[in-house]
Amino acid sequence: MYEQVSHSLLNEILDEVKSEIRDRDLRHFYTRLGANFYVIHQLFNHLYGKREDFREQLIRLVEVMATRYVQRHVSLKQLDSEREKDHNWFLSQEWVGMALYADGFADNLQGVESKLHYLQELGINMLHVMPVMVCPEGASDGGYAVSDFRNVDPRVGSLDAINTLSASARKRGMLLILDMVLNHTSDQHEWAQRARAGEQKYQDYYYIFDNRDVPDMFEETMPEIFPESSPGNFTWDEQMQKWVMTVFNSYQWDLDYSNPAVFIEMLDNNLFWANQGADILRLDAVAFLWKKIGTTCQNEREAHLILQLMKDCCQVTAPGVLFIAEAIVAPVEIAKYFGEDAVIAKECEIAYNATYMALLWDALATKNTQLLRQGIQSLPTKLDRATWLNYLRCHDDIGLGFDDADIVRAGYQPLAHRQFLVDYFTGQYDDSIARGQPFGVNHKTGDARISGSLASLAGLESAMETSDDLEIEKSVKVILLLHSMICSFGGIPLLYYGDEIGTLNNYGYMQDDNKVGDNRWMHRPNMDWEKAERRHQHGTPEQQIFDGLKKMIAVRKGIPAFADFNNRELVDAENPHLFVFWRTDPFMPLGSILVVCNFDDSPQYMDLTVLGNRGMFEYGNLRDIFSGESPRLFKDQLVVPPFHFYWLTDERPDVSSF
Ligand code: OTU
Repeated sequence: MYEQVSHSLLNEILDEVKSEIRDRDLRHFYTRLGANFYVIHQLFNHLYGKREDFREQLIRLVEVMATRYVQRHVSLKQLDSEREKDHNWFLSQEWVGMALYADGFADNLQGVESKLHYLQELGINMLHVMPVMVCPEGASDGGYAVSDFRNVDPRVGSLDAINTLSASARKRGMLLILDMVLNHTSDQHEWAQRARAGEQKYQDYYYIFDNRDVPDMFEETMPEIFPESSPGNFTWDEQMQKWVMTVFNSYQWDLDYSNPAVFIEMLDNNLFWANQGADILRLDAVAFLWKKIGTTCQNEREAHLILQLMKDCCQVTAPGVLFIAEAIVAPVEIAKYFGEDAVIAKECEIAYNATYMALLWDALATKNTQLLRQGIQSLPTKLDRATWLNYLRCHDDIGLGFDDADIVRAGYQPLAHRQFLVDYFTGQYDDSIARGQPFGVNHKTGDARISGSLASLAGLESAMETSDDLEIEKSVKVILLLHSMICSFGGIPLLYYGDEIGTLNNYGYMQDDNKVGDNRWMHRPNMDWEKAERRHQHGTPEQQIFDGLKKMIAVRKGIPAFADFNNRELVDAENPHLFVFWRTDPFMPLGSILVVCNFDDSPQYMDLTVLGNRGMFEYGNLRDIFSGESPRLFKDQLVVPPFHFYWLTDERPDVSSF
């Protein structure tokens, strides 16, 4: 947008920036800067306009964007242009991701590269390598306590290794996702060290206080994230003799984004990794970016403004790079991280669908889909040019992040229901086959979350203990059912390493002093490659899960109705055990798919007349596009076996070809 004040300011700034930048041919950079500068200026002014050094900081901001543009490799610039032309590319059903720790998966980055063929065998074409930046040996929070944002931790590799991996992935048509931990640094980071040594400049990068006055005020309304291992939100620093805000672990110092220098440094870091070949950046813990006394210090309006500014600036330098919002917050809050715009994502193009994840686990424990349906109905509509990351497990715990009001609407009492779920998944409940452990138990509030691997939570561990073939078969079905839900829902399925072969809990972390206090390590496995070999042995759970998933991924990629164009409609199947929805193909109305899942351990039926004459679906011609077979029908009733799913089409000839 053209607006006089910001436009003339931009012209002045361009005269003042460093001569190295002025002399370059920056045509694409200038067109983008011109397009975004009005918004960048407005946001920067809103956040930092009252400061005396405002103008200096704004010049610095433009210099960072320009310098990183100059450094951006021509091949990445080419990719930026291609993605500009095909800007909905990431909504396609062809994307399927996997998140992994480089060391846990294959020792290091080189190892990961040598295993890309394994990921390709499964159909993965989006690779999320979890934090690779330098972090202290013990106090690392699994890589989320970064002590150097510009280098790869020598234990997993080097910058060269990342470059090679990204090039090698690109050759295979695979995208690379890297983490940016925006909210905090490790206390070993140079900034924290210099703050400790008394440098005011760096003390201003963090929330640091002489006494408890301000911390006490904050504590009145701030929840605790790790109440067992790191209670409270502030840590006393002996050397400084001051209090530091540490929302997560005591060694993770929260950055103060009300200081523009912090914003600019972190933007620079984002662009640095964009230039290393990251296609997508996962922005960690984005809900926490702004702290305000009297609030929970999550989802504050300024946190959104920071993200908008980050997006607007990154678009100028590296427009092809997307953001994933990791905001594990209340359902209505998550969608706001797309940015509250009519169509296009203004903040992050992709967001973790933590609500759907938690609701699926609820449906599994209750064998009932009321809350799942209710929760999905209450999800705000997503922007057109934004998509979900649908996942079942990740390196974190499972938080029961659905809405109390929805729990009530589904007919349960919130406190009791949440307690039931924790009990169920931690194996306390009589009937439970799950082998999880409680995480983040807060005795003051009664809150608790759940740790455990997908397979162990889905009953495979307990079934294997008793060598009960029927139970093993059942849990394999459950695992595939859950995967079918993330492959068909709309959005990008993100698998978690090891789950493709049914990896069980890893109790080895209990022998490690650095890990024993955090049971999330029980589901951060060292990949068992011998177990992975059993995917070739017919009839093993590994083979059934791997092949089932592989097939599911391949079938998904061929179904345009599974792309994410807000083309999903829930169906009330009038059976509380079934979860049913339509996926329509916006470009081919007859290409609709009816997804039907049974969360119960006994067969269920669905009266197909509830569909009305919807799309003239012809029951007689029904075919399950996953198995290639006709589903079982009894008159107008569809028979759905226990823990079974169908992806149904009515297989009429393609009229468009006549
Ligand atoms: C994220 O987690 C990471 O995924 C965790 O591994 C880190 O410990 C944490 O940030 C700190 O860097 O902030 O917005 O319940 O779900 O901590 C969500 C714990 C986060 C995680 C939560 C999450």
